[in-house]
Amino acid sequence: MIVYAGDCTGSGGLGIGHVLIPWQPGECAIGADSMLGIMRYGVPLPEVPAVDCPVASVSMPILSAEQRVEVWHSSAPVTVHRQGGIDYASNGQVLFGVYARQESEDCFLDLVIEESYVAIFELLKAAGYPHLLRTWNYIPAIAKAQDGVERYHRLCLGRYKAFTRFDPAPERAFPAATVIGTTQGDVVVCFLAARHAGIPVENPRQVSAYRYPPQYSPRSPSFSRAMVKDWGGRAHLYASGTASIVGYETHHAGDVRAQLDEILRNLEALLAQAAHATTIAFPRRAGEGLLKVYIRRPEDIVPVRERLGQVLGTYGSVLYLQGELCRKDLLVEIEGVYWH
Ligand code: 3EB
Repeated sequence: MIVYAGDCTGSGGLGIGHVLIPWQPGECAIGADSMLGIMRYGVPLPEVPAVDCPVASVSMPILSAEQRVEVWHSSAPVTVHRQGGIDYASNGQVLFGVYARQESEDCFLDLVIEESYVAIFELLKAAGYPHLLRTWNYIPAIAKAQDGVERYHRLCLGRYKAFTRFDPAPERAFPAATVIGTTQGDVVVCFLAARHAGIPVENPRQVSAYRYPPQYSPRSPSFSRAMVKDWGGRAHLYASGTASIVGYETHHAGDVRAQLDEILRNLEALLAQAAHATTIAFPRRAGEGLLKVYIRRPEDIVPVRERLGQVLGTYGSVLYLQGELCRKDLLVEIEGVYWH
């Protein structure tokens, strides 16, 4: 049984892996003092070791048989802080943060998200890690409406407002992102930021999300399809949540297998584009990567796992989670970390 799958060299300061639980720091070459953060998923949430580092708790059922948590760790010394409701850890190069916020009925999601991102940007500026590389947004009831406006659209609006407040032309450097709906718990925004910028990558098969036509949101989503970051010695590619979208339209509504194949074509095109833009060829099938697969209907785990198994062979690690996706016709979405 593989207890750790991931980039464990930590060269350049950042390692990431999926760790089989139960697990104790010290195992898998991750020391208790080298943890940048943990992302744990499950209903109920899995136990994690009592380590002083940010923990993102996401109430989202795990559909995989194996229970794993995602661990971000460092080969350099880490310091852990808490400021303005944000837990974060940094090592001089990279900052991993978690902002969890309980919602109240009198505050719409656009304001919650705007305030969250403003707090994050202010923190990043003050701490000296101004480049936001990657965000994960876990949002209760993402598809519901508030006062006639879908909550995902409210998220896009609030996020856009915060981005433009800190950068007049933010589309040059939008982070890679995931937005997934949960059934309970806080609004959780998890993020990775750096002292020095990464390289955003778009997908030639897809219209850039920040240029989507307005029917998808009154403000187009503020994210890049991927972010490439050279940590010095090792480069990572963070692929945003990737769906069966070609151009700006959903393809294969109602057909999970066809959606999955479209996603695989999108990821392939994204990696090809990244190689073109950065001259780094990220391997996709050599066991060097971590994927998270978000599935709307739990029963779809069967065809999705079967097909992915055929395509990927012995891949690094795949975590299957049940979540709600941003468009009603999407059944599956995949995000990934690749390294070279
Ligand atoms: C899409 O491509 C699918 O709003 O940050 C995927 C990843 C999606 C991130 C976001 C939305 C976001 O439009 C939905």
